[in-house]
This record gives sequence, structure tokens and C-alpha cells, in this order.
Amino acid sequence: MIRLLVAFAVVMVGSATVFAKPIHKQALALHMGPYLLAKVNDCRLCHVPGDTGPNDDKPHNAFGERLEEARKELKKAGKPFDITVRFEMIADEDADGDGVPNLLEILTGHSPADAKDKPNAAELTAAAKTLGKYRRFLASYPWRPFEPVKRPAVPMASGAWAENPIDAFIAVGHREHELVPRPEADKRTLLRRVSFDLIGLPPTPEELQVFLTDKSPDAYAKVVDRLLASPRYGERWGRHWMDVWRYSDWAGWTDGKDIRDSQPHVWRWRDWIVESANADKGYDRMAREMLAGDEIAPEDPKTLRATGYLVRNFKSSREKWMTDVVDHTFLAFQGLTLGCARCHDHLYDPIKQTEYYQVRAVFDPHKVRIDAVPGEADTKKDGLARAFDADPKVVTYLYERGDERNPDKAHPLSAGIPQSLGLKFPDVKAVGKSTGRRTAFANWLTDAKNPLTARVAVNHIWLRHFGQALVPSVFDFGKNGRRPMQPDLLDWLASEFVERGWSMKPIHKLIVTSRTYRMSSTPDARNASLDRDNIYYWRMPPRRLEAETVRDHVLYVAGKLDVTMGGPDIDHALGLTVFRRSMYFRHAHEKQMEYLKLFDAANTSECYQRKESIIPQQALALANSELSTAMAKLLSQRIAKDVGSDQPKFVTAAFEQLLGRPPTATEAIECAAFLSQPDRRAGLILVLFNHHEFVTVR
Ligand SMILES: [Ca+2]
Repeated sequence: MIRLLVAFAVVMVGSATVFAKPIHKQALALHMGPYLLAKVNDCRLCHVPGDTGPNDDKPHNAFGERLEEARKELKKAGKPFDITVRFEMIADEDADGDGVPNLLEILTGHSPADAKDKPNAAELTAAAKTLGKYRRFLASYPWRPFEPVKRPAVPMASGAWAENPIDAFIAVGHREHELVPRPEADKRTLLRRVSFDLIGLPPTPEELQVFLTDKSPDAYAKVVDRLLASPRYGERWGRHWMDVWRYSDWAGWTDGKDIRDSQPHVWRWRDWIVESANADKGYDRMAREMLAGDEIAPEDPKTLRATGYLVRNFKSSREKWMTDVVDHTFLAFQGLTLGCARCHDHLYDPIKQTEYYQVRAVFDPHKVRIDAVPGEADTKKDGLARAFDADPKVVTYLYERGDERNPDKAHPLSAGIPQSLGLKFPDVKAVGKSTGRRTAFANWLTDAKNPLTARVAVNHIWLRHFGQALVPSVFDFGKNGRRPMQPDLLDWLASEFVERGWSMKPIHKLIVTSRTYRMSSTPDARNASLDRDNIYYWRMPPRRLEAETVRDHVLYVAGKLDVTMGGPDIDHALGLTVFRRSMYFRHAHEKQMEYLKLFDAANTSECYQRKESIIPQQALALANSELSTAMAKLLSQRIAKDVGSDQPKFVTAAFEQLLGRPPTATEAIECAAFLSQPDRRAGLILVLFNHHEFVTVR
């Protein structure tokens, strides 16, 4: 929905005053990257308000007219005449005759078509430096997401900062933008960060002591290995992938509202995700099993669980169901808004409407059903929700303007994929009663030469380690998305991922052991003045814990988290009294634990990236909920076992447990005063639950 709104907003802003071809506006924005300032990234850069001219274009201003002339000149000379070529061709000209070249006007945020609007002397001085950076930006590693990944060379490291290839790529940005990377985080902060990151839980005080006293050079690497080997890892990262793959439990029937996403017993797919992550099954294998597990291993119930990915999209409306399967498969695995091509050829990316329906033909034959499981004949009570090809003879037609009432019956379509992605659709071979189309599609998707699959996957992994992605538009790697500022790093990671057999654990290890990851998150005014948004990673961005992690954290510190794994979804109304990990509770539209919703739990319809809101109800949940009160009491009793009646020791232990650090001198004094009243220990714990550091990873 947000995606659609953004697309509409682009058009609406344009049409209210001036209209430029969106494709040109987007191409220019991609070409110039951060050097196209927001105030000139506007249709008015090239157009004036007025009646629509030929090609639905509004009339051009002086700069736009020169761009048009350049088109004719280049065309006549038989040369390429893309908007970016024309733009660079007239960069040093002065369209409005105010004495400042076009490019310098644009780089300083002024109009190249308005002589009354030009940079002052100070701006021009600064622009000389910007111009150099812009030229180097244009000459740097290109972002070509539709071409196969070519492994970029790791930059030569200068200085001792870079320790692994990730750092070498990041160090280039530091040098170019004169940023000084923050020093390494202290051991406490680092251990807390990496524990939450890899297993979704903080270190225990014992684990902290072991790490603080381990002076061996591989102390940190040992911690990383321990965390990656923990079964909690599969739950933590499984939950991340459940966001991307839109996990939803069966919500049942809501009277009259027709809530039919998913199917009963789909939790077996959730368990398959967790097990696969823990076993470090290749991402390619995971994708193939989710899309075509019933064709790859028709007799293996363990593999059939994976097709819960398809089951999840089930809706009573066949049209909506098929649309969701096609659109979200491309958003999740290819970072492409293929859905735009349902009604017409894609506006921005090279995808034809016919190709959209060829992808649909891959999925048209399938339906979902529930198989009986051993020991339970009644599939209402238990069963295996799975996909299968029910109708191998189904014929797929293009719908005129996306309207299912107008199928183009003259042209039946075979299964296929967008040609612009450069690979052939593999031969389709039937498997038993199944068409084999989904297997062919999955093989295409996970071909090492598929330009997008590995790039999109490592971008999702990076996002969850750093809280910001390399390609900020995680579901749109196309022309309407936003380009990465480290395309070489992204490509190197994608190539490394495939070379390591699509295995995720080595990529996690590479990332979390990098110096980039180990940096402190502390602010720095000078760096911030040069790179306010930390685009070039001069520090680790601090982050709020995700919803599940907040709740798990509260239970864990009180010693009450029940780490039983898997099984049927637990009633979401029991979240405050059943102490299993949060990911095992019912998660469906209209059936989500309130506590988790408050902390921005995944939207079941679409959640390629979580949002981070701050609302007063979060504080109330942490301070007043039944869960917090009960856990505060338990934790206070737990600490008392170790420290007896010693109040300063109690305060220190509480801080260590909840915030991962001892209290400051001021905090110690304030807490001592607070505890001078009787029976306030649990109250102090509650206060610390509410401390912003309790829900923050630094
Ligand atoms: Ca001007």
C-alpha cells in the first residue's frame, strides 16, 4: 500500500503544477544519486506549468529545451540519447545565461533555467569540491541490478582500519567523505549487540563475565560461533525471514469479513523455517522447497511443510490469491514491483504485461490442501497444509487492463519469466501429476546467474544487522527504487553468498566480525555534519529492539522464558501468561498479541522492513502490564538470592541484567535514595524496564 501511495505521490505532485515523464525524473535521480538535492529533484527542473504538449509533456523551460535539442543532435549523429547522456552533454553549458554552468546550478540546488536564481560566491566555492566528488561518484562502481553479479575487486586498504573485505569497501566511503570511523564499541556493548542480533536475547551475567575476562585474540570470534550454533539463532533469523515471506497463521473465519489468509496448521512451515536456518540450509534450497517442495520431494512430509509459503497466500478470491503469489514472490525474492505490469507494461522497469501473466502461468495450476498426519485422521484437529498442482490443464490469458472479465483468449500464455532478467526459463518437465512449472521457476530463481536473487537476499541480511539496508528500497531494486551508495560491497557480498553455497551463517559471521559492525554507536558532530544519515557507515546505528525481542527480553531476564521450540501456534490472548518465545504465538490479521503490536510487530500483509515507532502505550506496557509486574517481582527475588540485603549490590546487579552495564555514580545515588523506602526493589526493576536503554541496542 505504501508502495502504491509513493508511486501515486510522484505522479500527483507532478500533475498539480508541472508534469515530467516519471521515467526521466527517476532516471536522473538514479544517475545523480545523493548529488541531486531534493529541492531541484522536481519536474520544474526542466518544465514550466502550462498545457500538455506532445507526448503528454508539459512545455519545457530553457534547460529542458536544451535537453530536447540535445536529443535531436545525438539522434542525428546515431548516438545514444538517454536522458542521462543528454544531461551530461549540456552540463557545462549555461541555459539561463546567468554565468553559472547548468551542472553547478543543480549541484547547489538552483535552477539552471532561471537567471534570477543562482548560487552565491560561498556556494560556488563549496560546489567546486562537490563537483569533484560527483565526478568520482559517476566514475565509481556502477549499480546495474539487472546484470549478473560480477565479483568486484576488494579495494586496497590504506591504513590499519580495515580488517576484512567489508571494511575495505566501507573505508573507501570514509576516505572520500572525510569521515573518521568511530572507535570499537566496548566489550559489554559489543556482546549485548551481537547477542541480540544473532539470537534475539541478551547475554547472561555469566556469559558477560566469561567474555570480559577472555583476553585471547579470538574471544569475540568464539562468542560469534557459540551464538550461531545456538538453536535460538534459527528462531531469531527465522522470524526475520517470516517477515519477508509474509508468515501468517490461519485466522479462521471472521463473521462476514472473510478473513481467509493462510490455512490451519501452517505453523509447520514456521518450524521448517527455524529448522532450516539452524541447519544452515542454503538459501537457494530454501527458496526451491518453498516454491516447489511438493514437486522436488513429493513423498517427504518434512519438505512439503516448506510449501506453506504458497499456502499462506490462500484466499477465497482466486484472483486476489494469484495476484498476491506473483506480486509478493517478486517483491521478496527479486526486489521487483512486478505487480505494476498486471494492467500495463511496467512504467519504470523492462517488464511487459505479457510477462506478468507468464509468471502467473507458473502458479495457475496450484491449489492448497490439508493432508492427514500420522496419528490424527481429522484434518481439522491437525494436518499438513501444503501446495499441489490441482489443475495441470488450466490455461492462462492476459487480462486486458488487468481486468479478469477481459481475458485475451486469442493468445494463451505459457509459463515464463521477464526476458530482461537475462536468463532463459528452464525446460518444464512434469513431475507425476504436477506440471513441473514451479520447479522450473524455482531453478531459474536460484540460478547463480540470476541477477537479483542473491543481491536482494544479502541486502535483507545486511538490513537486519545494521538497521539500515544497502539498497534502501528493499523490495524495489528497479528504476523507481533507490540506488545503494555501496553497490560494490553489495555485489561482493552477493557473490560471496553464492560462492559459499548460499549459506547464511558464514555471511553473518563475516558481517558481525567486521570492524564496520564492531564500531561504537556514539554520535560525532563532525561526522554528522558531513554525513547526517550515516550513509557511509561511520558509526553503528543504535536501534530499538523488535517487538518479539522486547517481550522475550523481559521474560528472559526474569528467568522465565520457556525455550520449548515449535508446535502449533499459541493463542495470542495468552501472551502475558504463557512464557514461550513470542514468535510461537498466533500471528494473523486481527489475531495478534496486543503487546507485540504496540512495538511494531510485523504487518501480516506485507513487512519487508519493520518500522520503529515511539508511542506512549509502549511505556505503559513496560511499566504497568501484568507481565512486567510479575517479571519485575521475580527478577528482584532472583537477584536477592545472590546479593541478600545489600542495596548497592542489588542496584548494580539490576543494571547489569537489564541494561548490560553498571549504574553511573549519579544513578547509584538516585537508586539508593529510591530503595531507602521499604519494598521498592521490584519497583526499581519496573523503572529499569522502562529505561530507554532496556529496549535499545547500541
Ligand atoms: Ca540560474
